[in-house]
Amino acid sequence: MSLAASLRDRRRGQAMPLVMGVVNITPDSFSDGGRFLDPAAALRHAEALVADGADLLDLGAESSRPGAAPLPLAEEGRRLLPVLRAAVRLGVPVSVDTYKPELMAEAVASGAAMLNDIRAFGAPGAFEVACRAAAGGTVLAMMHMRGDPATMQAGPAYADVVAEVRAFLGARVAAFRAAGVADDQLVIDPGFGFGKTVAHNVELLRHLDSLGAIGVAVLAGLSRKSTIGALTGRTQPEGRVFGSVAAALIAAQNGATILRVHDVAATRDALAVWQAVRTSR
Ligand code: HH2
Repeated sequence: MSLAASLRDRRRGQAMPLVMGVVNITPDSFSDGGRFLDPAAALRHAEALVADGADLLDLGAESSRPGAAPLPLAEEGRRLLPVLRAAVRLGVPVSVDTYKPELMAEAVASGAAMLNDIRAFGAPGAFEVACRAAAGGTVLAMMHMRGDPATMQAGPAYADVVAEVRAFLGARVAAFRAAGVADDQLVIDPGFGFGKTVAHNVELLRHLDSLGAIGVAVLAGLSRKSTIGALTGRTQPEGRVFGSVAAALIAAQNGATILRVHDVAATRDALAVWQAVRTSR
């Protein structure tokens, strides 16, 4: 079944959300920087996530942690493409986390089933590349971010964070619909931690279901983020697994279709219990 068909079925039925395992091919990611920079290590990690039950993988080569510096295109491609070409043979759809249109096109040519853009295809040329990819069946995930990673956590302020995020994502979806992209190929994401305080993130999670009204799949990525650290008192990202699983469950309860997580096995166990209860009579 294609990724788009799988997303459609989930939005209509009682199927569990898809669990997306994160593979960061970076020296500096906040959660696991440096562990999987070597392509062989990244691939082994991807295999382990699939063995743990990941429904899809998200490969990223540029960290977007607060304060991160941009990575040159050539270096991003050098890190990402060899891992992508091997990961597409693991039997699950592979998403590529990039905002650079040149790399999006190469990723699709190398077998990526989804493009995941923290800038919601807002970089020059990205919208056009994304529309061409969608015409060939690629799914497009667009995230809300206030500012950019270098500056986004410098006092973010909203009059109504839920309404503002929903308006932004609604407008992006409308632009893709107008360009002929089908709803089944569109995914929206409120961008937890991207230009948001802890209180903003909590409010967005509480009201995640209101994004469902836009009519496309919703992705939630809270895994190991600093909001989980602030709520639990866990300073080390690896110590935030239980808090992250709780957040993933709340996101599932509030209508998320895709959960972007580092800890696939733990998330799947929690979802199995949740699913058994909600489908019981
Ligand atoms: N979060 C991160 C990166 N990409 N993409 C989407 N759609 N949603 C997210 O919430 C999201 C994302 C940050 O997490 P991680 O990849 O673990 O860290 P880093 O950016 O430091 O590599």
